[in-house]
Amino acid sequence: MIFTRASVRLIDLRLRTPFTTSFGTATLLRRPFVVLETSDGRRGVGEVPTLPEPAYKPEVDTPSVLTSLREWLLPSLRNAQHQDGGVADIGALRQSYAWVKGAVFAKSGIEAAYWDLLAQQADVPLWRLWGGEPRSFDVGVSIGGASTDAVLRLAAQAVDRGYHRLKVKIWPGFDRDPVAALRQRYPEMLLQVDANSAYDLESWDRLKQLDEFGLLLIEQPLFDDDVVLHARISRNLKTPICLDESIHSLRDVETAISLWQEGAGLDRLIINIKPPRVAGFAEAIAIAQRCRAAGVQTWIGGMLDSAWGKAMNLQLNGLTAIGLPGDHFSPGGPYFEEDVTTAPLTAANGRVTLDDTARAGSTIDWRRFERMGPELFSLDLRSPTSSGVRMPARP
Ligand code: OSB
Ligand code: MG
Repeated sequence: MIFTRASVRLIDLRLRTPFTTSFGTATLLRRPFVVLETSDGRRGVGEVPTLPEPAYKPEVDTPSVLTSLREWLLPSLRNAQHQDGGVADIGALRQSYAWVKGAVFAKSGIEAAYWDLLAQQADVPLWRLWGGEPRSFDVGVSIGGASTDAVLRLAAQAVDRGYHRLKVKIWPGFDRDPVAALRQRYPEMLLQVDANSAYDLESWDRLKQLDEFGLLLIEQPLFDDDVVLHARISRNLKTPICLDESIHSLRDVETAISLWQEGAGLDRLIINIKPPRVAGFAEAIAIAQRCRAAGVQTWIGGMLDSAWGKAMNLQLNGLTAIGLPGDHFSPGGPYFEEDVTTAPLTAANGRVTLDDTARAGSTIDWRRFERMGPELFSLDLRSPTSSGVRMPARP
């Protein structure tokens, strides 16, 4: 692949319903979208599902992602293309910016745009490139309500729409009540909770109160950068622990597997696979396969992504290694007042079936896309990086 130009557009996505987690309430999301243009006239698009602040974890805020893309990642891609005469494959793409530590969200936007280009060139859906199948699967919703009433209202909307799996946000003091209310109203529902690292080494004890409700999992109760202490408390909880924030790579998953193997047991470890949190789809696929081999259940997480990001995540759900329903939909219809694709994504009766529609099974509405936010910067990828850009020399 030969790239001619890379640009980053900052798209405004306004939530139809505010989303509350232990770290705050989101209403307006300003999202960088990476656009890669090729010598054969194609445009590939990759969303970076940033949040306004780094409150979920480091380097997920919009300013930090824009800096990584502009100062380090895209100039590195330009350098690699210049040295190698093109970017041969996903491996070469990832290698071009592998020297940059962290920046997993920013990296994932470039990788997503590249995958989009590969799917266009091959004229196939992404699930085919990823070794998936045109399968049907249940999808779930994530409920970010600020009170038990709000949670019940959103849950009722989701159930009316046919969803069979609910995830609810909790924090210390807002845990037993919403869960008990949901369980009483929906005795058979697949129910799970997400704490977004709101508990500490004292308050986690409260989570034992959730064991009686038959939850599928408790997601990231402790610190965003911790695996070890999660493994330790897992020995004292019946409900499986699911890791979200603290997994950035297959290597992190290996750490978790060895800790749970020696401790609570692998049936009490679950991994939330969020492609942007593990630098992209290639790493996400490796994690799904490794977990399947180890007997660790997985599902695909979300970041209140646009319909484009969600469409790509649904393609990843074509992998048979991924067994649990993911966070692909919002409880009350579309997430945003306006979105970037030509048609909204839909799930009939809480299920999605993949087909042979090429690309992500969805299409960017370019006129709307260009209206929803400005192009912030662009790079000419045909010329080598100017001497002003600091970067370690490649050996
Ligand atoms: O922890 O899974 C999370 C949204 C923003 C940041 C973190 C998380 C979430 C969600 C929403 O739970 C999932 C979705 O996209 O519907
Ligand atoms: Mg989570």
